[in-house]
Amino acid sequence: MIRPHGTTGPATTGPANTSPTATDAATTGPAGGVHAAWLPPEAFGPLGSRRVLVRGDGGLVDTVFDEVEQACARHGGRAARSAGDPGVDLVLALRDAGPLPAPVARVARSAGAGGSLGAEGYLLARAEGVTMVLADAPAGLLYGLFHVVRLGAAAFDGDRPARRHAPAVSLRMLDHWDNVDVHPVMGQVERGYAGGSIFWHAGAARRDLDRVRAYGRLLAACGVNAISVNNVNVHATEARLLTDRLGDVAELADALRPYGIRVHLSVTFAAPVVLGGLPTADPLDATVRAWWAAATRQVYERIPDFGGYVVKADSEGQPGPFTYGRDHADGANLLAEALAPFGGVVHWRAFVYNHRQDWRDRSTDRARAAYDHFAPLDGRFRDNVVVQVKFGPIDFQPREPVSPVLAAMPATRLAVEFQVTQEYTGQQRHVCYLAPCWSEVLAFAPWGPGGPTVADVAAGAGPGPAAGGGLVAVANVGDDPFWTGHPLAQANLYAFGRLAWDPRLDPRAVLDEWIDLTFPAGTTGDPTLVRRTLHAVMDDSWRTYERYTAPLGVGFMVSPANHHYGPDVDGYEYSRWGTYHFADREGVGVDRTRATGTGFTGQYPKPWSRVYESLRDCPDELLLFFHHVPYGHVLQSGSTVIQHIYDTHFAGVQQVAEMRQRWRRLAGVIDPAVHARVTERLDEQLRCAIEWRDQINTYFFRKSGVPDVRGRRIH
Ligand code: GCV
Repeated sequence: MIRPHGTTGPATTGPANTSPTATDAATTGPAGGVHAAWLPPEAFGPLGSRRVLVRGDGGLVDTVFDEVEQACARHGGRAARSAGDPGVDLVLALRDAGPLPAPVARVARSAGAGGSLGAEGYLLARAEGVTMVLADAPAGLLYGLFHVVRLGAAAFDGDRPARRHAPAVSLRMLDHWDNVDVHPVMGQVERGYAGGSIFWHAGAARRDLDRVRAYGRLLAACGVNAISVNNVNVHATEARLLTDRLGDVAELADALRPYGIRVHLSVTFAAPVVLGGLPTADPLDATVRAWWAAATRQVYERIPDFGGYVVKADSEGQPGPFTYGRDHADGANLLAEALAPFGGVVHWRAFVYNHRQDWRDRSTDRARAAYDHFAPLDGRFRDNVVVQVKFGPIDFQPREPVSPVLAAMPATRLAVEFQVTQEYTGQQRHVCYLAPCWSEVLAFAPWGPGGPTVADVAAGAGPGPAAGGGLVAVANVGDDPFWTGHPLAQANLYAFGRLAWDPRLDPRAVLDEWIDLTFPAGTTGDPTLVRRTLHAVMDDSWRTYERYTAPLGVGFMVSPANHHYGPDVDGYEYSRWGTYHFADREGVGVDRTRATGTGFTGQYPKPWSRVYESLRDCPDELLLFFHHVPYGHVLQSGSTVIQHIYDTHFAGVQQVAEMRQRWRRLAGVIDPAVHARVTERLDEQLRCAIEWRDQINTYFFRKSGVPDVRGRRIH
């Protein structure tokens, strides 16, 4: 049985000034084991102190009842499954579950309640003193339950007209880049900043299924409904998860199913060769097709609700259809054909580019690659192929334009891929609340203001006939006691799920939800101070990070030696990776115009092809992504490029120093373990931001010879 309130140990958002001391906490982590994140027992107080009726059958309804029962046991309420019980404050019911208490039946019959609520939707209302969640399918009840938890005491106040809730996007997925074997370079989790994997350890399944269940519960509470459990770079051991190690995947699926999470698997395109012993993996070869069909059938025999495959093909050394002279539609359709009889999907990544580029060759542009490979294939993919597109054309930089692929394939199901793990955004040592970035991307209208948005494309409401491919993000959790290394990085995971459910949510409102759940009133010395401090530290932290790192959208400038952490302005400049800034004594930036550059701007529809081409109209924050300009070029802000670089880098460090000061005031007000961990990370953030400031400013001062008009110290 799942023990949602027990598996993660006691909540650590307890009263201030309890043991352990700050120093102990920094080394030992939260008291009781694993931090409760956004589901501490206190968050269930309002619900758990009520009389609650749960009606309906099925695994997910059982989960809802377990949650309610445990909350009631802890907080003094009463949980029932039979309608015979007299008084009731909260009803969570499937609409076809038989007799309902009179006020609920009246709302269920009302005009606003007509029509299907869908597979995950629910109706939330409060009338005649009864709060109610009605759904047509069990998943709706689960999401409705967590909505009531989010509302807290307000769920039981006054009346609430019946309102339907349903996810905008049906596939809301996290990709784990977890390795089964410890990779000699990438470790247990590729780009993982929160310890080891919660699934795998040193070549074996970790089998800490309580932790996996607790994770599934956290994900359900923010709206995620799918995860892939291994790295998209599929090495020898991981390949076998598809066949003789399938049992390990089935165990994870069993642990996550009670929270409505379907499991997906990253597979190697070469599986027929490396696992099946065939001489080829050619997608048009009949024996290869038969191999995939048989392997997939066996997967579904073991895991009937298996989600499907994730594939990184012909990318950074992974095998793919190019080996056989085939294209990515041939490759993706091969796997889709095998999955189709079972309702599975293949997430086929569009992250395909030449990673052995000659830095001397100015005509090759990595930003162009995904579009060049995939746009011509539009219309050729089967319905159960989702082409998964990184949100920007390069690689999860803190600032990139939206990928033009998202506007180029109206007949293809497209998923937008974000990176919750902070590879390029401070590696969970820096505070960097990413919801404002994702929100901007989701609201971007690729065909011009007023037209469909990126969120519409993911939801299948774009201009073309294709269904939505959903939202996917690279996960940021590990076996760290706080789940995410930096406790405040939990908010990124929470926000991804919430934005995937409703992309129009305001990132500040999402942060409020997260604060209310994670630091519930009554568990902190001063809830107002906690809220004010967290907003001051987090709201603008993505832009702060942008200020002290690579300027004006030029990207990278990160250290290759430190796996993308910290500054190294020329670290990638003479490398094969296609990530250059081209700074010289006159200017900086990448000319991607049609007139004189790589022509990348031409991959956008109007108006963006024109806006990005124009030196005058290109948004400041993307200027160096699209143009090579002299240091004296005047931005729309009125500042010159060089002065902007100096100003933002001084300002960014100043802001980090202020964040650190503010955070100190929470000492003794919140859980000391959380306080100590964040304090330690903010110290490192300030050190690193100073390093960024000084290296970037010094580099550009030495290149340009232009002094800072404010005469500040540059080395
Ligand atoms: C899993 C970047 C990362 C790689 C990652 C790759 C991808 O290049 O640095 O670690 O590989 O993106 O998205 O496939």
